[in-house]
Amino acid sequence: MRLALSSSLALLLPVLARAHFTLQYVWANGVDGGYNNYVRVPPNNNPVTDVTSTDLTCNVGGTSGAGVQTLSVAGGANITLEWHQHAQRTGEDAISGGHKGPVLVYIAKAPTTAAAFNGQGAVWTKIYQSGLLTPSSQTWASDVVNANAGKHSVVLPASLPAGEYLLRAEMIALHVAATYPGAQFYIGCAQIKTTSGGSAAPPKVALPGAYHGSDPGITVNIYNNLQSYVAPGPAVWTG
Ligand SMILES: *[C@@H]1O[C@H](CO)[C@@H](O)[C@H](O)[C@H]1NC(C)=O
Ligand SMILES: [Cu+2]
Repeated sequence: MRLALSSSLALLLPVLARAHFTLQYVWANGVDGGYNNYVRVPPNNNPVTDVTSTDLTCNVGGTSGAGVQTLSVAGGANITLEWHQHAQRTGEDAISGGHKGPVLVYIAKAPTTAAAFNGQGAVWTKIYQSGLLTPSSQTWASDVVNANAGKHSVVLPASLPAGEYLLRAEMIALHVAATYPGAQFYIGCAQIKTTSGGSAAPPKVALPGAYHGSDPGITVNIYNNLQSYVAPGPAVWTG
């Protein structure tokens, strides 16, 4: 019995470790930008778990955009973000189905170029979030992304000023979030330049800064017939 248990655990643990994922494609108005283009690519597909770490900004190594191209779009563009476990679009779940939780998108205007922007300080505006969609079936935003081949979309608020931005997409997996640290933050930052826009001055928060380990959207038992969920961070700004 002991032998059987430990050998099945030994088989299971690497599978769980490989079940992580990264942001890999950025689409603009339905056009695929290509594998890992415009993205600050982290060293591996592991999640961030410390909400006080600068890794929460744009994942590990993500405070620098050196060598990363910036995607040029008109203001109000529809940006689709596509995540995968590995460098393959087929043959496995895009994100592993056990990783249940919300999807959030933030944007921050670079003082100069997106590539030179470290994303630190109160610079981030939340422009999208989706969480527990159907409590009766325990359907989460992450389930929809997985069913949609790893993709979700956000329309950039057209009132944002033209300029260079970091677009920060985040999927929080809550399958082991009953104690902190536990929630898994999957973060991908894309470098975007809008060539048109308005003059809005949206509300901003810092990441790290806006999240706390005690937030009910971060330390939560999702396996207790959860009926409502409040994602961490500020309200969505709609422009
Ligand atoms: C954004 O693009 C995606 C993918 O092409 C599409 O499914 C979605 O309907 C678009 N959203 C809007 C608001 O146009
Ligand atoms: Cu994982």
